[in-house]
Amino acid sequence: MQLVFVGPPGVGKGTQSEWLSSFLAIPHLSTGDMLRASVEQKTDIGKSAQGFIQDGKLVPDDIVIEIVDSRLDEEDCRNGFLLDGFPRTLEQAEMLDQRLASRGMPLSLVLELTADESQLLQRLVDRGRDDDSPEVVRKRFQIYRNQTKPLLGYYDEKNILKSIDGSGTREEVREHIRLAVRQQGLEA
Ligand code: B4P
Repeated sequence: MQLVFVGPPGVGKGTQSEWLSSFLAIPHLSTGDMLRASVEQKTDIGKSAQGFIQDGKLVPDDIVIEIVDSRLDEEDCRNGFLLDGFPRTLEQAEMLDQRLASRGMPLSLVLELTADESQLLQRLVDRGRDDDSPEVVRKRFQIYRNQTKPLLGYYDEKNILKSIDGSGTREEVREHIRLAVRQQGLEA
């Protein structure tokens, strides 16, 4: 099974993906984590991505697409995967569809997590990562609204979108997700 988590910064994509990937026994592929690891290891990709992440901008599609595509080729993705934070643009979504079609592994479900920006701003400021200052977070929200939200219509038309309230506690959100996944007939 192939799943995607979409949602604004700080809504809990990473938090819930950790649990859901182990519940479904599929690998968790977070482009944010992969990019931050590349920055830490000072690879060429990391050097290109660093400034974009610090400024709260999206890393260019060609860089992110390259990272995801090579990760999808790894052995542990053969029976499916959970993508967290990818795709974030229509171009990334279209590329993903093409690459998955060529592998005969179309997306099973796209989970949208939702919550108010004011609540998310507080979560991120409390977390305090380099790209979590209020100014940068506001820019990330704006980019989400302009560049990532159009994906919701794209996936809704394909009838694979489910929206989930991400504003409760971690445990409450987990239960909403568990129900959505069950309703879709997806279990490990
Ligand atoms: P990501 O790493 O994807 O980060 P995110 O959107 O901020 O966070 P997420 O929704 O996963 O929140 P989390 O669970 O951590 O992206 C970072 C940057 O990488 C982007 O800005 C961009 O530059 C780049 N990037 C990544 N993917 C890209 C792509 N495809 N294309 C281009 N660029 C890309 O939760 C946040 C905090 O809230 C945590 O402290 C958590 O503990 C807390 N929390 C979670 N759930 C909670 C709950 N229910 N209640 C209270 N607190 C909660």
